[in-house]
Amino acid sequence: MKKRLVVVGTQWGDEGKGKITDYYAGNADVVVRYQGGNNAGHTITFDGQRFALQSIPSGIFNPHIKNVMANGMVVNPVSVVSELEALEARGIREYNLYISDRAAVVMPYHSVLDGAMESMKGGKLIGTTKKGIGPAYADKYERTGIRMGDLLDADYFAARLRDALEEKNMELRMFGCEPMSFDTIYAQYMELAGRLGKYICDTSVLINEEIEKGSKILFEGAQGVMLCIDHGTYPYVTSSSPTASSVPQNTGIAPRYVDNVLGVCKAYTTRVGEGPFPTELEGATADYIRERGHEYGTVTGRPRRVGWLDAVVLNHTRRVSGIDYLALMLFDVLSGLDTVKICVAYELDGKRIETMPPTIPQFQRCKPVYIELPGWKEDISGIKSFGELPQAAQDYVRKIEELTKIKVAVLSVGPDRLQTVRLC
Ligand code: 2SA
Ligand code: MG
Repeated sequence: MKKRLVVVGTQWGDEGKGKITDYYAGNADVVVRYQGGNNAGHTITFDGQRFALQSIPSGIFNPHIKNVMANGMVVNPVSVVSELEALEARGIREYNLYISDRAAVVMPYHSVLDGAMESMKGGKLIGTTKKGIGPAYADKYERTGIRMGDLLDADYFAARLRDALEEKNMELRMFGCEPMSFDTIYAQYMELAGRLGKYICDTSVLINEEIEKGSKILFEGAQGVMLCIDHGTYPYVTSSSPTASSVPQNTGIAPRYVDNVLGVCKAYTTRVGEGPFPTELEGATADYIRERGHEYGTVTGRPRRVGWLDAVVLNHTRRVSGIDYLALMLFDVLSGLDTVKICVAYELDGKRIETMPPTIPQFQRCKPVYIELPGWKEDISGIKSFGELPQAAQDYVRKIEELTKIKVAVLSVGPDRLQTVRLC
């Protein structure tokens, strides 16, 4: 691992970033989450135990690692406390957690408004996780938001909350929801501040000090680049940027410190929520992959949409986020198929294109252009080296490298830490 590694999802999320972060965290001194909030679901499996993290960085299992929730995140204190309690109940009691005093707070009205806005949209759903992520980021950019550091100053927090509620209660009424009480929220958040206060600090200072010391830092992206507010399939995106380029802004470091980007990529594609997905499959092959890959949302339990690997997506991701290496995940899931396909271009209104169209109507008219490769029947979940893979599986990996011009550095052939094969 180089000094500073960014782990990003190259598709629509759920690529296995949690597993990869945990895998590399063994070598890291610091793990930093830089965007999103408890809409993420990072699953980590070791010693026969499965943990699903939402806002807490994936280095939390190692007591020597500093785990940072940086300023670019939206932090739901209720969810953080319950995640910590769940970890403690399972024996993870020693950990180092740091929460940015500049991170935006997810308030109770954000999740109610998220749900209400989604139900108003009828057929035009975004398919959000209803965790209040969009409304919390909207307040941040409208400058009406509350930040984690504000919770440590009771009078200032009261004033910010009073102002916010004046507007939010109007919005809630507009959506036919009950207005919220200042006293209830104030008391609840003061109690949460009491519990989380010891973790809240200036994490930009902390990360910069670690950089000066020469520490190894792993920046853990949530969601995927195709869900980026700028470079994703807008408006069917999340409200932050999971790209590596957002790391400096979202953590308070200089851009030159981002020196290595690992793109985490499923051997096929999935998406939860609405929005364009050119290689989406239906029927028996989709069901086969969904069941073998346990493709259900970690946070919401929603069945994920499933499709073939899309090299147009990967090349887009490589351009907008920078990807030095790929980690190819859930590779074992593809065993048993007669053939496997990779999308190499789209056909839009009779023309072949190899870049992402800008609008949803264009995207929806895109038809995938596939190449088809032989599949493999062998169970590969126990392999320890690339050479042990059946020839067809090796060819699949090499074809991905050829189409994306990115080297595959890691193969994952099962959920456990031990089911990870390094190629370089
Ligand atoms: P939001 O809630 O405002 O961020 O939703 C906006 C879009 O972003 C998608 N999104 C996700 N996609 C994949 N995985 C996510 N995390 C969970 C998981 C999701 C779950 O790991 O499984 O449990 O359903 C995630 N978070 C946000 C979302 O589907 C919308 O398309
Ligand atoms: Mg996930």
